[in-house]
Amino acid sequence: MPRADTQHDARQAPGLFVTLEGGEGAGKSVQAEALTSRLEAAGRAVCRTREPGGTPLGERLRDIALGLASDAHTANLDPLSETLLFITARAELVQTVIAPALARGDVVVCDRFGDSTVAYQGYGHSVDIDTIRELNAIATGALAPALTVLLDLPPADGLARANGDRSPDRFEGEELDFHERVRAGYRELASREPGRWLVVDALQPVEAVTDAIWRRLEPMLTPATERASP
Ligand code: Z5A
Repeated sequence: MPRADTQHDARQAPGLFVTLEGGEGAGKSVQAEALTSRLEAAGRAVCRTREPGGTPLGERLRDIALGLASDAHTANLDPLSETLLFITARAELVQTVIAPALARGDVVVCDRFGDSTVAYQGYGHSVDIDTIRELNAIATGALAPALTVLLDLPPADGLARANGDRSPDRFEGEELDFHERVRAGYRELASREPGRWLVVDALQPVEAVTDAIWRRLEPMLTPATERASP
Protein backbone atom coordinates (compact mmCIF):
# COMPACT_ATOMS: atom_id res chain seq x y z
CA MET A 1 0.00 0.00 0.00
CA PRO A 2 1.44 3.44 -0.94
CA ARG A 3 2.51 5.74 1.88
CA ALA A 4 -0.29 8.30 2.16
CA ASP A 5 1.97 11.11 3.40
CA THR A 6 4.36 10.84 0.45
CA GLN A 7 1.52 10.44 -2.02
CA HIS A 8 -0.06 13.64 -0.80
CA ASP A 9 3.23 15.56 -0.88
CA ALA A 10 4.84 14.30 -4.03
CA ARG A 11 2.25 13.14 -6.54
CA GLN A 12 0.18 16.31 -6.33
CA ALA A 13 3.17 18.62 -6.01
CA PRO A 14 3.94 21.46 -8.43
CA GLY A 15 7.50 20.33 -9.20
CA LEU A 16 8.66 18.16 -12.08
CA PHE A 17 10.33 14.81 -11.51
CA VAL A 18 12.91 13.68 -14.08
CA THR A 19 15.02 10.53 -13.83
CA LEU A 20 18.05 9.34 -15.78
CA GLU A 21 18.54 5.63 -16.36
CA GLY A 22 20.94 3.40 -18.26
CA GLY A 23 23.93 1.14 -17.89
CA GLU A 24 27.34 1.93 -16.47
CA GLY A 25 29.16 4.77 -18.16
CA ALA A 26 26.09 5.80 -20.15
CA GLY A 27 26.63 9.44 -19.20
CA LYS A 28 23.95 9.91 -16.52
CA SER A 29 26.13 12.07 -14.26
CA VAL A 30 27.35 14.19 -17.17
CA GLN A 31 23.79 14.69 -18.42
CA ALA A 32 22.45 15.43 -14.93
CA GLU A 33 24.96 18.25 -14.70
CA ALA A 34 24.23 19.57 -18.20
CA LEU A 35 20.47 19.50 -17.63
CA THR A 36 20.85 21.23 -14.28
CA SER A 37 22.70 24.08 -16.01
CA ARG A 38 20.07 24.40 -18.73
CA LEU A 39 17.20 24.28 -16.25
CA GLU A 40 18.78 26.91 -14.04
CA ALA A 41 19.43 29.11 -17.07
CA ALA A 42 15.72 28.73 -17.85
CA GLY A 43 14.94 30.07 -14.38
CA ARG A 44 14.00 26.81 -12.68
CA ALA A 45 15.20 25.74 -9.25
CA VAL A 46 16.76 22.30 -9.50
CA CYS A 47 17.24 19.56 -6.94
CA ARG A 48 19.87 17.18 -8.31
CA THR A 49 20.23 13.89 -6.52
CA ARG A 50 21.22 10.27 -7.14
CA GLU A 51 20.59 6.67 -6.23
CA PRO A 52 21.84 4.85 -4.39
CA GLY A 53 22.81 7.78 -2.21
CA GLY A 54 21.47 11.28 -1.89
CA THR A 55 21.12 11.11 1.91
CA PRO A 56 23.63 10.16 4.63
CA LEU A 57 21.87 6.79 5.12
CA GLY A 58 21.63 6.33 1.34
CA GLU A 59 25.37 6.90 0.93
CA ARG A 60 26.10 4.24 3.58
CA LEU A 61 23.71 1.80 1.92
CA ARG A 62 25.37 2.63 -1.42
CA ASP A 63 28.74 1.50 -0.09
CA ILE A 64 27.21 -1.76 1.12
CA ALA A 65 25.21 -2.44 -2.07
CA LEU A 66 28.14 -1.66 -4.34
CA GLY A 67 30.51 -3.79 -2.28
CA LEU A 68 32.60 -0.77 -1.33
CA ALA A 69 32.09 -1.16 2.43
CA SER A 70 35.10 -2.32 4.42
CA ASP A 71 33.29 -5.36 5.88
CA ALA A 72 33.91 -8.01 3.24
CA HIS A 73 30.86 -10.19 4.03
CA THR A 74 28.58 -7.68 2.25
CA ALA A 75 30.44 -8.26 -1.02
CA ASN A 76 28.19 -11.22 -1.95
CA LEU A 77 24.72 -10.03 -1.06
CA ASP A 78 21.89 -12.17 -2.38
CA PRO A 79 19.65 -10.41 -4.95
CA LEU A 80 16.62 -10.04 -2.65
CA SER A 81 18.66 -8.49 0.17
CA GLU A 82 20.28 -6.22 -2.38
CA THR A 83 16.82 -5.22 -3.66
CA LEU A 84 15.65 -4.34 -0.16
CA LEU A 85 18.73 -2.18 0.44
CA PHE A 86 17.99 -0.12 -2.67
CA ILE A 87 14.31 0.11 -1.68
CA THR A 88 15.20 1.30 1.83
CA ALA A 89 17.50 4.00 0.46
CA ARG A 90 14.77 5.04 -2.01
CA ALA A 91 12.10 5.37 0.68
CA GLU A 92 14.28 7.72 2.68
CA LEU A 93 15.38 9.71 -0.37
CA VAL A 94 11.77 10.31 -1.42
CA GLN A 95 10.67 11.31 2.06
CA THR A 96 13.54 13.61 2.91
CA VAL A 97 14.72 15.01 -0.43
CA ILE A 98 12.50 14.38 -3.46
CA ALA A 99 9.02 15.00 -2.00
CA PRO A 100 10.03 18.27 -0.28
CA ALA A 101 11.73 19.50 -3.47
CA LEU A 102 8.68 18.71 -5.60
CA ALA A 103 6.49 20.46 -3.02
CA ARG A 104 8.68 23.58 -3.42
CA GLY A 105 8.14 23.43 -7.18
CA ASP A 106 11.68 22.36 -8.05
CA VAL A 107 12.66 20.25 -11.01
CA VAL A 108 14.13 17.11 -9.45
CA VAL A 109 16.83 15.49 -11.57
CA CYS A 110 17.57 12.07 -10.14
CA ASP A 111 20.41 9.84 -11.41
CA ARG A 112 18.67 6.42 -11.23
CA PHE A 113 15.38 5.61 -9.45
CA GLY A 114 12.93 2.68 -9.21
CA ASP A 115 13.51 1.54 -12.79
CA SER A 116 17.11 0.71 -11.87
CA THR A 117 15.86 -1.92 -9.43
CA VAL A 118 13.53 -3.40 -12.06
CA ALA A 119 16.37 -3.46 -14.62
CA TYR A 120 19.26 -4.67 -12.41
CA GLN A 121 17.63 -6.84 -9.74
CA GLY A 122 14.61 -7.85 -11.88
CA TYR A 123 15.92 -8.37 -15.42
CA GLY A 124 19.55 -8.76 -14.34
CA HIS A 125 19.22 -10.92 -11.22
CA SER A 126 15.77 -12.51 -11.71
CA VAL A 127 14.05 -11.05 -8.63
CA ASP A 128 10.30 -11.14 -9.30
CA ILE A 129 9.46 -7.93 -11.17
CA ASP A 130 5.92 -7.58 -9.79
CA THR A 131 7.37 -7.79 -6.28
CA ILE A 132 9.87 -5.05 -7.12
CA ARG A 133 7.10 -2.85 -8.53
CA GLU A 134 5.07 -3.34 -5.36
CA LEU A 135 8.04 -2.54 -3.13
CA ASN A 136 8.79 0.55 -5.22
CA ALA A 137 5.19 1.72 -4.83
CA ILE A 138 5.32 1.23 -1.06
CA ALA A 139 8.65 3.02 -0.74
CA THR A 140 7.76 5.99 -2.93
CA GLY A 141 4.03 6.43 -2.36
CA ALA A 142 3.59 5.37 -5.99
CA LEU A 143 5.52 8.42 -7.12
CA ALA A 144 6.39 8.15 -10.82
CA PRO A 145 8.73 10.39 -12.81
CA ALA A 146 7.11 12.68 -15.38
CA LEU A 147 10.05 11.90 -17.67
CA THR A 148 12.57 9.06 -17.58
CA VAL A 149 15.51 9.28 -19.96
CA LEU A 150 17.13 6.02 -21.01
CA LEU A 151 20.71 6.66 -22.08
CA ASP A 152 21.14 3.62 -24.24
CA LEU A 153 24.43 2.16 -25.42
CA PRO A 154 26.06 -1.27 -25.78
CA PRO A 155 27.30 -2.40 -22.34
CA ALA A 156 30.84 -2.97 -23.58
CA ASP A 157 31.11 0.72 -24.58
CA GLY A 158 29.64 1.92 -21.28
CA LEU A 159 31.87 -0.33 -19.16
CA ALA A 160 34.94 0.84 -21.08
CA ARG A 161 34.00 4.44 -20.29
CA ALA A 162 33.22 3.72 -16.62
CA ASN A 163 36.30 1.60 -16.01
CA GLY A 164 38.47 4.31 -17.50
CA ASP A 165 37.44 6.54 -14.58
CA ARG A 166 37.93 4.23 -11.57
CA SER A 167 38.23 0.63 -10.42
CA PRO A 168 35.10 -1.49 -11.01
CA ASP A 169 32.47 -1.89 -8.27
CA ARG A 170 30.46 -5.07 -7.65
CA PHE A 171 28.01 -4.41 -10.51
CA GLU A 172 30.63 -3.41 -13.05
CA GLY A 173 32.41 -6.71 -12.28
CA GLU A 174 29.37 -8.75 -13.44
CA GLU A 175 29.52 -10.79 -16.66
CA LEU A 176 28.69 -9.00 -19.91
CA ASP A 177 25.55 -11.22 -20.18
CA PHE A 178 24.21 -9.59 -17.02
CA HIS A 179 24.66 -6.11 -18.49
CA GLU A 180 23.02 -7.25 -21.76
CA ARG A 181 19.97 -8.45 -19.78
CA VAL A 182 19.84 -5.11 -17.96
CA ARG A 183 19.98 -3.22 -21.26
CA ALA A 184 17.27 -5.40 -22.83
CA GLY A 185 15.14 -4.88 -19.69
CA TYR A 186 15.46 -1.12 -19.90
CA ARG A 187 14.52 -1.12 -23.57
CA GLU A 188 11.47 -3.23 -22.85
CA LEU A 189 10.38 -0.91 -20.03
CA ALA A 190 10.78 2.11 -22.32
CA SER A 191 8.85 0.53 -25.18
CA ARG A 192 5.93 -0.30 -22.87
CA GLU A 193 5.55 3.24 -21.56
CA PRO A 194 6.63 5.68 -24.31
CA GLY A 195 4.72 8.55 -22.68
CA ARG A 196 7.11 8.53 -19.73
CA TRP A 197 10.35 7.33 -21.36
CA LEU A 198 12.67 8.96 -23.84
CA VAL A 199 15.35 6.70 -25.33
CA VAL A 200 18.50 8.51 -26.44
CA ASP A 201 21.48 7.04 -28.27
CA ALA A 202 24.19 7.61 -25.66
CA LEU A 203 27.01 7.03 -28.16
CA GLN A 204 26.39 10.51 -29.54
CA PRO A 205 28.58 13.39 -28.38
CA VAL A 206 27.63 14.81 -24.95
CA GLU A 207 25.99 17.96 -26.33
CA ALA A 208 23.92 16.06 -28.89
CA VAL A 209 22.58 13.87 -26.07
CA THR A 210 21.74 16.95 -23.97
CA ASP A 211 19.99 18.56 -26.95
CA ALA A 212 17.87 15.44 -27.52
CA ILE A 213 16.76 15.42 -23.87
CA TRP A 214 16.14 19.15 -23.84
CA ARG A 215 13.85 18.95 -26.88
CA ARG A 216 11.56 16.70 -24.85
CA LEU A 217 12.02 18.38 -21.46
CA GLU A 218 11.70 22.07 -22.32
CA PRO A 219 8.03 21.91 -23.36
CA MET A 220 7.27 20.21 -20.02
CA LEU A 221 8.45 23.25 -18.05
CA THR A 222 5.64 25.45 -16.86
CA PRO A 223 6.49 29.16 -16.96
CA ALA A 224 7.14 30.61 -13.49
CA THR A 225 4.16 33.01 -13.84
CA GLU A 226 1.74 30.11 -14.31
CA ARG A 227 3.23 28.23 -11.35
CA ALA A 228 2.79 31.26 -9.11
CA SER A 229 -0.90 31.79 -9.94
CA PRO A 230 -3.58 30.05 -7.78
N1 Z5A B 1 21.87 -0.24 -8.85
C1 Z5A B 1 21.07 -1.35 -8.78
O1 Z5A B 1 21.55 -2.45 -9.06
N2 Z5A B 1 19.79 -1.22 -8.39
C2 Z5A B 1 19.25 -0.04 -8.04
O2 Z5A B 1 18.07 0.03 -7.67
C3 Z5A B 1 20.09 1.13 -8.12
C4 Z5A B 1 21.39 0.98 -8.53
C5 Z5A B 1 19.53 2.47 -7.74
C6 Z5A B 1 25.31 2.40 -9.07
O3 Z5A B 1 26.63 2.67 -9.19
C7 Z5A B 1 25.17 0.90 -9.27
O4 Z5A B 1 24.07 0.47 -8.50
C8 Z5A B 1 24.83 0.63 -10.71
C9 Z5A B 1 23.48 -0.05 -10.69
C10 Z5A B 1 23.27 -0.39 -9.27
N3 Z5A B 1 25.70 -0.30 -11.28
N4 Z5A B 1 26.87 -0.15 -11.41
N5 Z5A B 1 27.99 -0.04 -11.47
P1 Z5A B 1 27.16 4.05 -9.73
O5 Z5A B 1 26.22 5.15 -9.38
O6 Z5A B 1 28.57 4.17 -9.30
O7 Z5A B 1 27.19 3.69 -11.26
P2 Z5A B 1 26.42 4.31 -12.44
O8 Z5A B 1 25.11 4.83 -12.03
O9 Z5A B 1 26.39 3.34 -13.53
O10 Z5A B 1 27.36 5.56 -12.77
P3 Z5A B 1 28.57 5.63 -13.78
O11 Z5A B 1 29.24 4.36 -14.06
O12 Z5A B 1 29.42 6.73 -13.25
O13 Z5A B 1 27.88 6.02 -15.11
P4 Z5A B 1 27.21 7.36 -15.63
O14 Z5A B 1 26.89 8.31 -14.52
O15 Z5A B 1 26.09 6.94 -16.50
O16 Z5A B 1 28.35 7.97 -16.55
P5 Z5A B 1 29.19 9.35 -16.37
O17 Z5A B 1 29.89 9.29 -15.05
O18 Z5A B 1 28.37 10.52 -16.68
O19 Z5A B 1 30.22 9.13 -17.55
C11 Z5A B 1 31.15 8.10 -17.53
C12 Z5A B 1 32.36 8.47 -18.41
O20 Z5A B 1 31.94 8.58 -19.77
C13 Z5A B 1 33.00 9.83 -18.07
O21 Z5A B 1 34.36 9.76 -18.29
C14 Z5A B 1 32.34 10.77 -19.06
O22 Z5A B 1 33.13 11.88 -19.32
C15 Z5A B 1 32.20 9.87 -20.26
N6 Z5A B 1 31.06 10.25 -21.13
C16 Z5A B 1 29.81 10.57 -20.71
N7 Z5A B 1 29.03 10.84 -21.77
C17 Z5A B 1 29.79 10.67 -22.88
C18 Z5A B 1 29.53 10.80 -24.26
N8 Z5A B 1 28.32 11.13 -24.74
N9 Z5A B 1 30.54 10.55 -25.10
C19 Z5A B 1 31.77 10.19 -24.64
N10 Z5A B 1 32.08 10.05 -23.33
C20 Z5A B 1 31.10 10.29 -22.46
